[in-house]
Amino acid sequence: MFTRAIVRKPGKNFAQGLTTTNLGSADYSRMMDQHQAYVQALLSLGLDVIVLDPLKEYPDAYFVEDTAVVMPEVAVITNPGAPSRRGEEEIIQPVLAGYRKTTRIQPPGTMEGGDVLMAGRHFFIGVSARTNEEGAAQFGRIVARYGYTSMIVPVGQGLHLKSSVNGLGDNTLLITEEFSKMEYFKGYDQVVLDNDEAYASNTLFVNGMLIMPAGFPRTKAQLQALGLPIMELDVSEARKMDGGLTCMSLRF
Ligand code: CIR
Repeated sequence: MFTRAIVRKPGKNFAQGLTTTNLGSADYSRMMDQHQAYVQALLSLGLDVIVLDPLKEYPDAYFVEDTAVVMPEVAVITNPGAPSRRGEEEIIQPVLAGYRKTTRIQPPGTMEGGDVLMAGRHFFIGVSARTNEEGAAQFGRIVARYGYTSMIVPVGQGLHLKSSVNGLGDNTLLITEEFSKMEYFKGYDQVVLDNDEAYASNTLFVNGMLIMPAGFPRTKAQLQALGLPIMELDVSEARKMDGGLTCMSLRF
């Protein structure tokens, strides 16, 4: 069970963040309403939510997940691969230091939290445009000290590993068709997404609740079959910025 989450409010300039999507321009007031609903959802699950202020210099900084990976024993501060995001990690470090011992991914290693999927005592680490081999290897060595195993996964498609695969608790993954074919994920029960609904892979499992993006009826039906409670949130504006539910918080 998680007891806390850290989020950061989007700034007025959030639409100037990085994006590869072609979904139209993102709207500030809609973004703020959606972010507020996101915070409310986490509060309703019993989490203490630490809400940080926007960072003017960093329009993507509300995607806090990319700046750290927090586990019970330690918080690993990342080194974002996107040059425009480098520095966000320096600002999150003192916040996390209030709750955990911290350690860092050192250059030339780069890593973003969106590439790290924790499955029990195992980590999948995506090597992507943002996370390089060196960063992934450093992370693997750090977590090995605490008894975790890890495995590197090449992320061909999508921004981060968690753009394509996320955990649903126990031994179950919500996964795109392309990733479902990979050897790495064979030992898991898989809920394979409809290709038209691949974005819904970014579903967040928190304290027994599945928080899924609104507007993906086929995925919802698949998830309902698992018998877990489901909450749907509209994240249209974060999606326009290549982000979603997992990216907007650090849970621990
Ligand atoms: C970026 O390109 O860095 C942001 N616009 C989106 C980051 C999304 N983060 C995530 O999936 N963990």
